Amino acid sequence: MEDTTTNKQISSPTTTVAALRLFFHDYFVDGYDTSILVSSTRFSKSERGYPGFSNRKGSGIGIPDSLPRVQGHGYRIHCRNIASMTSKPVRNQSFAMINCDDISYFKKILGERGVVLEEEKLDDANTDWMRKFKGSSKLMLQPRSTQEVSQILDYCNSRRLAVVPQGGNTGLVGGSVPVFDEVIINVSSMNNTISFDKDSGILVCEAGCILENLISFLDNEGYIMPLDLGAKGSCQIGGNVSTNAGACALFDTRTFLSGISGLEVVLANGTVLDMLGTLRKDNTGYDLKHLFIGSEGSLGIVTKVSILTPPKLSSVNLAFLACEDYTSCQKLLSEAKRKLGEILSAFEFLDINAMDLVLKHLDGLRNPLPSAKHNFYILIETTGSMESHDKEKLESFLLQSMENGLLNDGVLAQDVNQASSFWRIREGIPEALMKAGAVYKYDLSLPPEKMYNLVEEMRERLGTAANVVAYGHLGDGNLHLNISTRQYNDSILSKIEPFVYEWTSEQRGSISAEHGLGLMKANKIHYSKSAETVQLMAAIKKLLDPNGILNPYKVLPTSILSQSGVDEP
Ligand code: FAD
Ligand code: 2HG
Ligand code: ZN
Repeated sequence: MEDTTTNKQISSPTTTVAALRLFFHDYFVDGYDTSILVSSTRFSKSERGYPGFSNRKGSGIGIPDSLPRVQGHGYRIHCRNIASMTSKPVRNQSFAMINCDDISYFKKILGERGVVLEEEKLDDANTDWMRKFKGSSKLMLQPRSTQEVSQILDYCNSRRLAVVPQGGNTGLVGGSVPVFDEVIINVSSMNNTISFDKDSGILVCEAGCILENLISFLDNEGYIMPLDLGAKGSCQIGGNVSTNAGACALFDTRTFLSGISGLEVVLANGTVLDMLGTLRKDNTGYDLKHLFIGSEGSLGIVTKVSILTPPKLSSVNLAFLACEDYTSCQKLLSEAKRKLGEILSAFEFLDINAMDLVLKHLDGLRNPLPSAKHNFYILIETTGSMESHDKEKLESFLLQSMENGLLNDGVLAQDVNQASSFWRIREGIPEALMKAGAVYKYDLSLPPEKMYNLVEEMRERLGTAANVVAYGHLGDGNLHLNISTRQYNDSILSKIEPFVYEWTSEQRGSISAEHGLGLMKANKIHYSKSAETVQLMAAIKKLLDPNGILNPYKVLPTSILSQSGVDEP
């Protein structure tokens, strides 16, 4: 039902409601009066958006309040609840199942070492970092070269074996693990640094290089990786490219995306695309690498990456600050942009719920501002080349901000160790949330001035049923809204979704700022993208992967893909 609804909402928004009535009226709901209303998005207004209809935000596919309550039950069945029962995709039967001949072939090209059949290893690879998404693949392949990736894909495509590309498996949207029995292609063994040009700063490496290793390598060479994130010890550069990852210590123009100067990608049919340019400028034709950046393994497997890395700057300062309210955080951000200018390299925020959680669940951390409880904490980092000038600039900015009441308190890191303990508080939040129990994660781009309204509305909706935690890359307008509960529970989920998506869509925000859509949000893409855009994406998918073997059920709604002829036998 969710598939049908999504499909309709994308392909023909005006007939969605009629189609739902046609197919589901008086059927699933067993005679209940169900004039079904579908959520509006910013691209199409449904009847829920018009006066006269119940406009309860967050009820998604709903039933108008004006209709009589169901006799004898005192409540109305919500079609959304029916949808939640059916929301897991169905295995696409056009995909083949692995057999002994397949295993023999893979052993022939990869050797015994590259073919993983052991249950324990498969269990890890089938399970995502949050332990929320779990597949049941019986086979993981670990190629060691582009040539091997190409042979694997060529074979899988001709046999119609579905595959899931996997890097460090730290993704947060269920994109890196199989949904059913897809073959896992894990590129961890492709972890060589190929070249580094000390003059241009261009690094070429294989996709399986762990981000932290690349950061250390570049640090020794006097350069920096234009990406740093909490999962750096496990995530891989190929995964970072494929999710178009964002970072804490980045701001505006110095994005990871602008640092990627070339890629090598293997397409679904085994064709190797060499786009591994190491030039700073090249505009011969379409810049196709952008198709693969952020495509979450749905268009090809990234095998090599070239990155333009900037030289390391000598002066880095970090301040840990406290604000009374969200408006002060926001004003502090606009002041910081104006007064710190080009040296501002990070502006991160966490609210008190996030701080409390980290202090409770992570060992060895203490609040750098312990004298009082504050509602919001901010990390401001500056990066530049003039040590005394940069520090002076930051100090005078902080002093001024205290004088005009934007800041309640603050401390400047005195050395690298203290700086890393400040970062640990911010970067440790996902880990603390995992230790606290179940967590619903939303990674949203929103106008900074509106961002915290959503958090407050969510708290009101959920009451004491959950701990609503907010933090994120405020400087980039990226909110990480995390809703922590003891265990996953459908009734809590129904209060969160689709409300959170509708709210974001109304603000012209994005339902995925940096984590991707994966499995979690494949059917939600219409909240952030127009029907025409999604159709074009499906057409590109069809062109590059006509059998739909690459990371099926992820990124785009399955119904839209089948409509475009992807994976039809
Ligand atoms: P995986 O999780 O293995 O895969 C992610 C997606 O990319 C999947 O769809 C997979 O199919 C695809 N993929 C992986 N490798 C390839 C390849 N070689 N070719 C084609 N497709 C591929 N994300 C951020 O953006 N910013 C953060 O600050 C951030 N912090 C995090 C902190 C923690 C503690 C955790 C657990 C996660 C965090 N993430 C963050 C999410 C995650 O780390 C990123 O999405 C990261 O880029 C994923 O890399 P990976 O190698 O683990 O990829
Ligand atoms: C971060 O910024 C990551 O810490 C993870 O993107 C966010 O877990 C999350 O919601
Ligand atoms: Zn983030």
